[in-house]
Amino acid sequence: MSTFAAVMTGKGTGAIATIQLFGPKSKTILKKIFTPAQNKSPTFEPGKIHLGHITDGAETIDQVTIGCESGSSFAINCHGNPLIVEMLMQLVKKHGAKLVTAEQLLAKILCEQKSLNTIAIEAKLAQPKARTLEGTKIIANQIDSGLTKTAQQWLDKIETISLEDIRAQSAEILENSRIARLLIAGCQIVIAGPPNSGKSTLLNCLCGTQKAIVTDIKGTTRDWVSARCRIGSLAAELIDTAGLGEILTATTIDKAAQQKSIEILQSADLILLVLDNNQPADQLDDKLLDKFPAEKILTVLNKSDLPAGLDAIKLPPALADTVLISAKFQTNIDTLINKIQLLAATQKLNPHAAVCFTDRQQDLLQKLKNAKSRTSAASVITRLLNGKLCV
Ligand SMILES: Nc1nc2c(ncn2[C@@H]2O[C@H](COP(=O)(O)OP(=O)(O)OP(=O)(O)O)[C@@H](O)[C@H]2O)c(=O)[nH]1
Ligand SMILES: [Mg+2]
Repeated sequence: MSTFAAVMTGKGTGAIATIQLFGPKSKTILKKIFTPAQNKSPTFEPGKIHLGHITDGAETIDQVTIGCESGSSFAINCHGNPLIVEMLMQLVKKHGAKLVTAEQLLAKILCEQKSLNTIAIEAKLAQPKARTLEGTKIIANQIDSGLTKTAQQWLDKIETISLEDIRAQSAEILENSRIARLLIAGCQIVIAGPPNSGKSTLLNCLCGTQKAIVTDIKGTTRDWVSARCRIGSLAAELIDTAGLGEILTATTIDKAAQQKSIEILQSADLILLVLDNNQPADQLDDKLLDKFPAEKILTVLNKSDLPAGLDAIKLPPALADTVLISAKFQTNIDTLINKIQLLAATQKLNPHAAVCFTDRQQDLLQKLKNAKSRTSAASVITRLLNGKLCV
């Protein structure tokens, strides 16, 4: 087995950084590059911490502490300047360590722990990346209960449980996973609609900064603008797009901007379709509306402070779910936020429910949902619990 090295702390400058050495040659490498402070040979016994210097020949690179975790795993705690970290990484590489990412190294260390099944390893790798605290809890719950428990129960009862039950439960897990993903990975909310309806004003209002330019000139936004913010329990990426509909100038820039808006709509988890409540209901061409994924639309009727020019009853059925606000005067924004959360359905999700949170699990659950026999289902469940990790 090779010896690996990875920077375990985040990118950028910090007070300290940690480089992990893992593998059979770790101690040999350390003996070549580490000079202890008290000038006596360090034991590198598990549980010990040694203070000293890392040197490359006659050159001292940094003062460090070495934490000895096991006979083959050591944490070098150095100063957090990225230039020092890079020099140390190049030095251990020169002495035979393979450089890997923190996630790859963590995966190797976790795979050595025979008590952990694949779902537990995936959970430990996924937890640091979750975008919300709720997301980290959902992932943690999959280790001892959730997905692990459900899969284990299926296997225990595989001779008696009906294939229909496994399929139905798999479908339910996939549906819950779709909701859980919004809490774990975050939610993309696209703000779209005709020019001048107040899309950029709404983005600024929801994210609390003047991120997008607002003017009374139609076609102000061309390149989409994005901002990360919290919407209730959701970690959202809000995307403000160029207005759709009339081509405002004869240039190709307008067309390109509108084309980009339509493309962005396709990947949205939710679309806030902003209409000007002061204007008639036919602000958006039916042909354009066909390009919107209907089930993801929440219609935001903006400019409630002005006289109503729009009769909501005349809106097409796909736009029937409406909320009346004023983005400029921040009126009824709480109702909008509640509606967004209701549509995302995250409040309905039991945090202890079985969900999948990696592509590998998702793929296997899809197979289980369509399993043709109990034998093939059993093989998929076994892979779910103990299959090869994909990092
Ligand atoms: N009265 C009123 N005016 C608003 C409201 N929201 C936005 N506006 C005004 O409407 C105009 C257009 O606002 P924007 O946010 O730039 O509209 P937009 O949809 O991003 O426009 P484009 O980028 O051109 O498509 C500006 O003058 C805003 O101040 C509102 O709630 N009430
Ligand atoms: Mg705009």
